[in-house]
Amino acid sequence: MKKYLNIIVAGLVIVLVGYFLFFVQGPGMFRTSPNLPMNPMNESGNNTYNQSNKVNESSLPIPPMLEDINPDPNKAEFQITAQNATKEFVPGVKTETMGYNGDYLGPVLRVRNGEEVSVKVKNNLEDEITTIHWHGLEVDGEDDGGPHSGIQPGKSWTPEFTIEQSAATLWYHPHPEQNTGRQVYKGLAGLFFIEDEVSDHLEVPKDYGVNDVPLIIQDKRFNEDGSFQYDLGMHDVMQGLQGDTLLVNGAIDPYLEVPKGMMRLRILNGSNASVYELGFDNNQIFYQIASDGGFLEKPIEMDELKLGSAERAEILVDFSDYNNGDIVQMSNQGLEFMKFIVNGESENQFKIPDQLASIEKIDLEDAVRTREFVFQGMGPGVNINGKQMDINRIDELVNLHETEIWEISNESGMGMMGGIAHPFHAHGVQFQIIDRDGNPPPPNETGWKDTFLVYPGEKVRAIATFNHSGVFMYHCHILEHEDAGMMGQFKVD
Ligand SMILES: [Cu+2]
Repeated sequence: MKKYLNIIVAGLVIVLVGYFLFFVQGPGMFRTSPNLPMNPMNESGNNTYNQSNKVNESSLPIPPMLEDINPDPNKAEFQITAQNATKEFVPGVKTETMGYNGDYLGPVLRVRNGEEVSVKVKNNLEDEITTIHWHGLEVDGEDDGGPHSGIQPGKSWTPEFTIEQSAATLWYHPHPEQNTGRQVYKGLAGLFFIEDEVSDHLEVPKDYGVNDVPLIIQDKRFNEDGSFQYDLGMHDVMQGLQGDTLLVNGAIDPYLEVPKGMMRLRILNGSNASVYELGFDNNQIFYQIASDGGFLEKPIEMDELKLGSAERAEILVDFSDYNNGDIVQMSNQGLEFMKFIVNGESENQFKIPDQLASIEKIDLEDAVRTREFVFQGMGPGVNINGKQMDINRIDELVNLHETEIWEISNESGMGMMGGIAHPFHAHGVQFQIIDRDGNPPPPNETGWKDTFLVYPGEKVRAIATFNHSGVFMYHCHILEHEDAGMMGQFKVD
């Protein structure tokens, strides 16, 4: 198998060198307006707000909080329907989309640690199977929503599980075999909040949609007729699909009015492939308070946040020192894609907390083994340990309740263009990163992680205890790589 892949890779190298020399635009080519005949965006560089700008811009959509239809306070019951829709990202131009309970993205599910949850997921998509995967949630394999849990068109799937983990910002998205990239790209994704006593008592903003605001950031390519472009060219197969237009909660270049005070932003990199380098145009500092699996121990001061596909970060940004009408822009790799317009006083005054949550470090001595995962190949040949996804093959057997070190190396595409960073993700479990090439991880990676970037040539070690049984996926979260087979299965029992 490995030899076979090497031959594929060798052939590809010849074709791709030429391709890369002549046609490839590197990453970082984002614009804030799509390549459409009309351009409704205001490109003026004004740094104060003026009412006339508002006409051409959209305020940031806030995903609705989904109603829990079970009156029992210890139980939550939700209903989600995946459906085809159309949406006007640009006024007057209709784009075919998919959404959960709406035309694009989905509502927020908010649950509490200890709560019994049931979600009825209905597939109303035309003629295609879907699944719904709870990314970052520690549940058994049968409730995890991987490719084994396909929902036929017109049918439903109702997983039931108990929340057994700390407060966190997780998310959900489809995970059907070889069709995840397209369905997510069309709009199927939503947030999943867990709250607990720690999040109840922390002195951080928690008024949803007011000072606790989610930002689902995605990049898209639009065709001239307004449709999403998802025809995978050679570059997309290699790097994953990277768009030139950034959306935040489904809106292009949106603005959000913020009071003079502290804002909590729950950021999801909801892209298919892109790595974002987020910051503010005026180098405003901010504090990361949570990573994928929950609160960090202490806030981490930063002026740039790097997030790979599927990673989350909660940040606190203090707008207290601005004047009404001031505009602060959020940027990716230095290019602005969203405005914060300061307006009004904050009802509550928050400080940056000294302490957030206590995180019990998993003892390396507890690990019963080290399991190695080597990311290899490129383009359609991407694989892990020389193998591509086979739903009928279990790649790794893990004993229930055992602790293991997982060592992920990125040898993929080495020697060619310096390789590419792959975001590693495993289902049903949260990791603690031990080291990156033997060095301690950066401070914002010292909490719980379910997804982490592995840079070209790098070796990342992470430790986890596997407390849920069943069959789970581990894979690259560049969705075009996952769909191409950069995925394997582990069984816990
Ligand atoms: Cu990858």
